[in-house]
Amino acid sequence: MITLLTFPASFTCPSHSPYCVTAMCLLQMAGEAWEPEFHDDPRKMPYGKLPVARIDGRVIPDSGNIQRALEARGAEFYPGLSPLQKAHAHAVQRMAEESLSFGLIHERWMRDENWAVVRDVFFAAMPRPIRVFVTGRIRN
Ligand SMILES: N[C@@H](CCC(=O)N[C@@H](CS)C(=O)NCC(=O)O)C(=O)O
Repeated sequence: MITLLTFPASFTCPSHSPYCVTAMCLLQMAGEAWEPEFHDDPRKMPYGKLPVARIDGRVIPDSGNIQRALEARGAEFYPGLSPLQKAHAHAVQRMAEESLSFGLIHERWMRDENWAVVRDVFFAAMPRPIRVFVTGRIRN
């Protein structure tokens, strides 16, 4: 059984991290048996981020590394594509991860009307008065 260390679900998504959702999709597509282990604080993770997978006792951070680990176990995520088509797919994925994701971050963290909702969902574990104080400092 593979364990996926992931941020918890929020709104209508199985995790509020798109990278954690990617890892979940990869595990499903690979047909692996897996279970989530929810974390709110990624600071002690190998890269200080989530997702992280535990596969046969190995700790694998980063959705890209998780993808490669699943491919090494036989998963085929681009069946029928030529090497050139796979390279294009990789480029599109990287564009979304490295550039478009900043749009998502901006919408969540910088727009006051969105932030008021996001803050209360992402930091729900904190009592409200502390949450407003702490998250106000995080944002500034
Ligand atoms: N390249 C990494 C990116 C993972 C990532 O940026 N995760 C974010 C959440 S979306 C994170 O854990 N950030 C640290 C934090 O929220 O404190 C991957 O593909 O897994």
